[in-house]
Amino acid sequence: MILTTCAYCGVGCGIRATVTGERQVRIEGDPDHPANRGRLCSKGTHLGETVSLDGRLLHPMIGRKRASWDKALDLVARKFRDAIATHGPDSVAFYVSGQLLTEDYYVANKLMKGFIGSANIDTNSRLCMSSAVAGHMRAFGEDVVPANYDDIDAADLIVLVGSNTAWCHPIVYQRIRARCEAGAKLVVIDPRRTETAEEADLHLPLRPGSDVALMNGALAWCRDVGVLDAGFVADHVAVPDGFWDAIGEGSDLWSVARTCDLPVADLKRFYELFAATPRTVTLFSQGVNQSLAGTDQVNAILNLHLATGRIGKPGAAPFSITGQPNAMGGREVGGLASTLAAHMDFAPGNRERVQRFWASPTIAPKPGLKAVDLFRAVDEGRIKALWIMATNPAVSMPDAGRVRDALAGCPFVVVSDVIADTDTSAHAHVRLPAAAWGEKDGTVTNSDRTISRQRALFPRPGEAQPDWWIVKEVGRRMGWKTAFAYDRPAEIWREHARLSTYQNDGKRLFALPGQASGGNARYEAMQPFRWGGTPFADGRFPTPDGRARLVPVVQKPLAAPLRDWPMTLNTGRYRDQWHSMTRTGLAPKLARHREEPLVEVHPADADRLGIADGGLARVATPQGDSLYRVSVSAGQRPGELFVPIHWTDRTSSGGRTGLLPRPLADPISGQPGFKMTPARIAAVATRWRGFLIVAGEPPRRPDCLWATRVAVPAGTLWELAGDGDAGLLDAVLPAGERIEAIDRARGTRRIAVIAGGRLVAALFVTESGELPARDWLIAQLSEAQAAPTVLAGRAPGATIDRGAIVCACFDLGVRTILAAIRDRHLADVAAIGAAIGAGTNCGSCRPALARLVAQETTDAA
Ligand SMILES: Nc1nc2c(c(=O)[nH]1)N[C@H]1C(S)=C(S)[C@@H](COP(=O)(O)OP(=O)(O)OC[C@H]3O[C@@H](n4cnc5c(=O)[nH]c(N)nc54)[C@H](O)[C@@H]3O)O[C@H]1N2
Ligand SMILES: Nc1nc2c(c(=O)[nH]1)N[C@H]1C(S)=C(S)[C@@H](COP(=O)(O)OP(=O)(O)OC[C@H]3O[C@@H](n4cnc5c(=O)[nH]c(N)nc54)[C@H](O)[C@@H]3O)O[C@H]1N2
Ligand code: SF4
Ligand SMILES: [Mo]
Repeated sequence: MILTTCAYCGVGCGIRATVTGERQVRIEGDPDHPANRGRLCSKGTHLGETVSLDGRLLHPMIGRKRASWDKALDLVARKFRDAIATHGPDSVAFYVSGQLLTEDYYVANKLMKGFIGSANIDTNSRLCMSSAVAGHMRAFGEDVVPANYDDIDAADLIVLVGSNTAWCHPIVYQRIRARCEAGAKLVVIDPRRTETAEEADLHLPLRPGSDVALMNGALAWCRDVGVLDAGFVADHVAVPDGFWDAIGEGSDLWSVARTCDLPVADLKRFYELFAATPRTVTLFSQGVNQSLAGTDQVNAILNLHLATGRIGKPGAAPFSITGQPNAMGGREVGGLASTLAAHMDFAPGNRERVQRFWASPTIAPKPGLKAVDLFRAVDEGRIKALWIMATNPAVSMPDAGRVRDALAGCPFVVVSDVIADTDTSAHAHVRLPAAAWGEKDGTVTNSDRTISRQRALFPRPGEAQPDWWIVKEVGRRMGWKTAFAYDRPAEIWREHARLSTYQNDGKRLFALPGQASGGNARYEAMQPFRWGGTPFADGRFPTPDGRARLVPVVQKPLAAPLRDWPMTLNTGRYRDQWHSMTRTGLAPKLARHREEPLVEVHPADADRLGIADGGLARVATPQGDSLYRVSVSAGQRPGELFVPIHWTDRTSSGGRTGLLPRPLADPISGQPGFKMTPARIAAVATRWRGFLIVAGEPPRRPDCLWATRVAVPAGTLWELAGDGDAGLLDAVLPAGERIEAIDRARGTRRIAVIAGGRLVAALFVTESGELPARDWLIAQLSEAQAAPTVLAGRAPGATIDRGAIVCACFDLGVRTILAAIRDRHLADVAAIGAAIGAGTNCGSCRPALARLVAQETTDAA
């Protein structure tokens, strides 16, 4: 058994992994890990399904040709050296990721800032955490998250702002639920009625972008009812002149209710609850950070906690929860273009200190290009060599279509990834095979500053190498042999720890004292530990005068809908997929919670625009357009649309969300405003629809208007729709004996392909008929002998259609669960668990089960 940490989110759950065979592993939650105490969500539970070598990049590639490591690394070093020699250090850039381990990140940052001498290293955390970073710096003087998970256990009120915690931080959410069962209240502030919101004591579906008004209103309310902590403020907080005047404007209950488009009574209830509850934890994530006013929105929350003295005490804190497994570690090494290293900025004293420590020939003089500006510079030809590691910007950057063009035009692009073909690596001149989760060693820091080890479980496949190794090899080949002489992550870790305490004298809270000693054995045996203790418990802040700062922030006017782009497009995540799906997309168990990218539309908008549930619709913005399957949902506010971020060119002909948002960012943090893009939507009619179930991958990708792919056991499932001749689809069928049934009246064709007695493909297409449920046919792929009824699409006698998968652990669909609730009179989530198991393993589906019980009860009544 090996102790390691989950590959996915910033909750940072500990895992006990037992290797059970070649590339096979049993995954269990680590009961001793402080982040999860043995629990895992659906994604963590099914990590074992993602460790196959499907789609892996196993060798260095120059263009389409395999190359030796020596050749590839020499080429990268030479191209970077040449660009720097001709155009200067700012003509090159790294774009890295919160999915690198701390050791990888440290080496990349050192190479760019200390040796190349530019700060053009930015990270996808710019798209994720940078508003929180900027807000912390403004309020506290340092990017320190002043909370930890234990605060949740001690809180009486938990406020979730712009966070779909039940789906995106499921184990934190389970902790929140447990605290609510013990009497704490939960308030969710999110324009959408998410599964998180459904379980809250109070949901405030505010107008998008109105969070500053809401928080300023809360602050004004607290002042008016006398719950500000005057003593704490007098001793520990600097209040700029005119602060209260700035906040007061438009902060009365009625004005706020109008700005936020909320019922006065609900808003009042929140303010009263907040004022009455000293032990309040406010957790926030992308609904706050990913905004053109993200930094102000963060400071509005921090102001509220500082002014009420709800910080540095158990159960009282503002809590920015991180997205990626090592978003926090990246902040610690200083991997953002706007920070230098180890929580130091570019002030002269810091630059000299870091340069002395690294014994480096140069040091970046000033902050570098932030992600959106960086890709603009690539687009304008100012970046001559770009190295992308562990991120897929052709999917995840705003205006991603433009980013693709920029990559296509860049003279030299290097991509380090674990997967061979991604939307980004399609534009790479050199592809470098990185070791994946389960093959590499290092550390990650989670949302609450707990540092844990990730440990290798398998030998590295092919020629894959860990990211730190790849970067240090390039550093050596660029001429810096001793500075990049690392032979193992432990060595890098110790250097990182030494830099954190180097000439620190308590000025920087981020410090890892003692970690530089103890040698490799200590690193191998490292137990999870949290740095920083309870920050600010003594009321001292890492500013020059030791005081925190209230930052006057005012609500920006919210633009009226535009004539041509009358809708507001919101983007975000699904429970069982991770970003561009390169990893979760491999797991059949995670595929069927949401099989296709959906656009969620309010019923009134759907009616008005003639958009039907289950049909297709095109969402357009000034940047581009993409197709989605329609889901009409009363959980949306009228005028607003929601789409997921996960689908790519590899997995769908539509659902390309990244190309829709504007390349605009918060002026302070540089974080793009992904949650509010002016858009429009229109129905798209198709002549036929259908699906393809195929063993493995089809020989060719189906070429039709709508084709989206998910992994299923032993193969892939493609949902299809189109206008042209559906007969052309025959070309995507694998070789074998074909049997076919045709119903001309309904325009239906059913084809099964059998090889060696087994079903290897089933293609069902219809113009006006019904399509069978997919489950039985999918199961047929794993049978040694195809059933005689395959063209019927079901076993002799009816089977039930499970519907979309709700419980990934027990493979239970919405229809199965609704039937059980109805037929067996199940009254709550616990009863469902006892009867059919749903919700009793990872628990990620418990919010959905609660909703199904409620729905069934309403339907019955
Ligand atoms: N399943 C899953 N989990 C993940 C990830 C994943 O890909 N899949 N990714 C991880 C990463 S990197 C991150 S950053 C986190 C993100 O975790 P979250 O931030 O929870 O996820 P999102 O779905 O991006 O957005 C959160 C919510 O913000 C709301 N929102 C939109 N506009 C506004 C607004 O103006 N005000 C307010 N108050 N809310 C608004 C949206 O409706 C949405 O429900 O998830 C992490 N966990
Ligand atoms: N519209 C919209 N866009 C968004 C967001 C949104 O809410 N809306 N959210 C933003 C946020 S918060 C985030 S964090 C980003 C995420 O966006 P990305 O970072 O682009 O998403 P991933 O799919 O996680 O990309 C990680 C890549 O690294 C590879 N990889 C995995 N492990 C390793 C490794 O160990 N080494 C190397 N070298 N490669 C590895 C994976 O195969 C994958 O190609 O998306 C951002 N984009
Ligand atoms: S909550 Fe889920 S995805 Fe996040 S670290 Fe834990 S198991 Fe992994
Ligand atoms: Mo993120």
